[in-house]
Amino acid sequence: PQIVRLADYRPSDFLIETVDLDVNLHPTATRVTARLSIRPNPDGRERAALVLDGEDLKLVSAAIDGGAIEADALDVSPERLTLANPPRRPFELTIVTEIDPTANTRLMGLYRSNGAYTTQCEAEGFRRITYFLDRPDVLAVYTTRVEGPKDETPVLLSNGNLAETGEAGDGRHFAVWHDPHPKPSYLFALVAGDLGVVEDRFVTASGRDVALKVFVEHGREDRATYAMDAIKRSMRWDEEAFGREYDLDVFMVVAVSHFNMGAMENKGLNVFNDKYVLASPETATDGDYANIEAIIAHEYFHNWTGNRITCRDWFQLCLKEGLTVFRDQEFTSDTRSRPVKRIQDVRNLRAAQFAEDSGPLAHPVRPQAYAEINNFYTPTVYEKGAEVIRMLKVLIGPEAFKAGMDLYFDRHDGQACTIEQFVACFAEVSGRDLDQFMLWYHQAGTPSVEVTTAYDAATKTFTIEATQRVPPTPGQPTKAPAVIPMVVGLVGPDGRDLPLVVGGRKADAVVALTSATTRVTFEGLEQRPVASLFRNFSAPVKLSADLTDDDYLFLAANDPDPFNRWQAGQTVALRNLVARVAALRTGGATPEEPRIADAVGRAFAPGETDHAFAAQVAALPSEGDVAREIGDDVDPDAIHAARRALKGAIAASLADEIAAAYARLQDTGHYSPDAASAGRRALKVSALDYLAADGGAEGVALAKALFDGATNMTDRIMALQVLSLHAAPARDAALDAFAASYGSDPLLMDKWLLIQASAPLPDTLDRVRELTRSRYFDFGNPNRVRSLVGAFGANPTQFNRADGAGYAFVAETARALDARNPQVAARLLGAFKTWRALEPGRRAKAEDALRTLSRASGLSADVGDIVRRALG
Ligand code: BAL
Ligand code: ZN
Repeated sequence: PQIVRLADYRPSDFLIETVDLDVNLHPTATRVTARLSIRPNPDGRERAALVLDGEDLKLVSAAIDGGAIEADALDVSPERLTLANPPRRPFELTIVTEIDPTANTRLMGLYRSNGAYTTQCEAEGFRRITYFLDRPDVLAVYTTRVEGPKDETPVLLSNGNLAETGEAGDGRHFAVWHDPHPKPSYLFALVAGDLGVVEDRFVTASGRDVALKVFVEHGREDRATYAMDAIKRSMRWDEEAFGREYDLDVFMVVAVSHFNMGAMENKGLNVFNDKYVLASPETATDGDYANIEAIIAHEYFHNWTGNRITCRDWFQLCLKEGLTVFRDQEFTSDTRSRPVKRIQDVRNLRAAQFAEDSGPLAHPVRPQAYAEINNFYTPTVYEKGAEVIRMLKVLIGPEAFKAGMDLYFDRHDGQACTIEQFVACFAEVSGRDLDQFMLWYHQAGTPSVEVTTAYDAATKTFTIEATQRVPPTPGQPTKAPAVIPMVVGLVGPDGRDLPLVVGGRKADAVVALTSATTRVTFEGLEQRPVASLFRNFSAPVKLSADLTDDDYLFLAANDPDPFNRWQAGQTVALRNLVARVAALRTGGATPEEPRIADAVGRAFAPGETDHAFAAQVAALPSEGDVAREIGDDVDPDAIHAARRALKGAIAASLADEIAAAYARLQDTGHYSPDAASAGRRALKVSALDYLAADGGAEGVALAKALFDGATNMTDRIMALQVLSLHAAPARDAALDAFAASYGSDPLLMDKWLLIQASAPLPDTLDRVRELTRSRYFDFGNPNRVRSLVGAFGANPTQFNRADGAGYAFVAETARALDARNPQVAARLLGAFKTWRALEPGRRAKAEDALRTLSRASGLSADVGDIVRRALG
């Protein structure tokens, strides 16, 4: 494979200043005329050839300044258009290509689905529309004329502001859009179809009147109102929190049914997977509402972090993604509950990113090389990228962070930048040397931090010693110590924070761990405090500390830091689960820890009013959490059994309290997706989950009753999820009833597919195979594939069946999908990211499946890259 390396970056030899596109839509033969004003780049090489990128393109004609190009001056293939000796002055290159949007099953470039035309250009899809310098550091002003039949495509959209519309004869019409903001080609978009629209407006802080439009399938308009509301709230928040205003006359969101990603931040014309736009109480869960709000915000925030300031090259992807995830997390924290959001984000980080970082697909937040950039839209680039920004804020403080952001926006608006340029802004405003901090971008792997503590009664001092280690990862055998912000609290016997004093002075709660071992001694402590370490998860590390279960249980009840109050309970439960797994595998006695139930019991106490937080406290560590804690020789069945046993023990000891809570938390009838209401429902279902933990008739009947009587989709889906864990007749009845009610709504049937694919039952694989042949499934739709096959790949016990059939199924499915949609096929193989940590029997079976796949002929660059790295 061809490897692209950061070290090889050089500026483009040519620049493109304006792009005049004329897109003449036809289902199988769309004509694209591109008039490009090109000039040599003073920073490029002299006398260089002009090499434009292409993919699957058919050239119709090419001309320079209106004149034909001589045959021997032009070299054309579907992948490249080369002018060996282009003019050494500004010139206009006109290129006409023909493309087939209907045959485009990769869903990159211009494609047609459900009769509508859509584009997806990030990362390298624009080259499937016309030959171009398809790289993010070539910024151009686009004017786009879209022409199509009036009946099939009454709506014609592109980036920027609408400049002109008119008749084009033969039942066709056109629209011209002009985007005054120079942008890279990956932010280009075009949408055409027969769509319904919801409209509103927003007046920016400086008084710009912005038209807001959300386009959806006809008949779905009433499901777009929540997304519209989220747009307005995002726009206001970005003004207030980051001082960023919107900059065009119109902001548009289009929901499409076939989409490789969640959504895409094209300038002024965001294209969304319909799953992240459409919502009504009857069709969407609380989780859907929260996702819609967060993703609308994320894409909107890209307008500044990504669009106004973009990436110099794809190695800098985290420059826009990590930063924009950080911004959307802050938005949700301000909008909903900050502690709950932090807990959810950390759960997600550990499940997705820590897992990736500990296996063969580990890579730095800013990779050094790639064979296929599509495979780097990862939890590491996104979520760890956001953690890095969060640490930067903790290290330099909120004021300096704000000043750094302002400087970044001021200095780099309109540019294509690097991580170094971003970090330099913060170094400058804070006066801090951030060289060591850059290691967070260079080094892969989750650092582990081991903490020992010592109280000296004679000197009334408490010493914390922290030793860090970053494990080896592919291509990086040795690592240097990073700068790790450890936010510390010392909790006194009364549950309150004690003053932090070092060297006779009030000390900062942020302890920067900068060497392999860092020691800090706090003074003036009459009694041994309990250390609360990495408050609010101040760094993405794995902590192991010499705190006892007693200490953690004390923190679980008392820590003033809500994150660590939650974390402490999780730590005790995790320790117990690891011990249970060991006992199960060696036949030892079950290590009981009844105080875990006491901690969980607090979540269900009548006085508990923060239901969303309580639901987090009530949820035990996941099977993945336990697997990662164990680290190697992982037996997923033993982990599942251990977790089930602990859940059962808690349910048995808290039966009355949980039953009372379940009764107390019943719905009031009126549905609202707000955070508090969602929190109450989350705690309610957690209660139900415990009540049904043993699969007994009583619990199952409660779940069935909730399912049957549900007045909103959240309750219905949660009940179905609980039922799906048990092979009871009630489960099949509920699944059939669900299909009978919602069989015509693909987004709802995705939930139905996902629930069945996630069941920890021995017949799950058979069922999944059967479902691939059902009328609710479609290999051509990424949402269907992710809901069924993707969910199965995340099923801890059934993907990891001891007989290897789960591995073979996912590998074969990825192989079958590869010819149609390589990007989605490669994603499915993410299921193998932790295969090396499995016990030897499963490990051999997983390796077999990967090796068989690696021998298949004609693998795409996407799938080939993942298989090679997974086996590497
Ligand atoms: N840029 C791809 C979609 C997203 O991260 O917003
Ligand atoms: Zn993004």
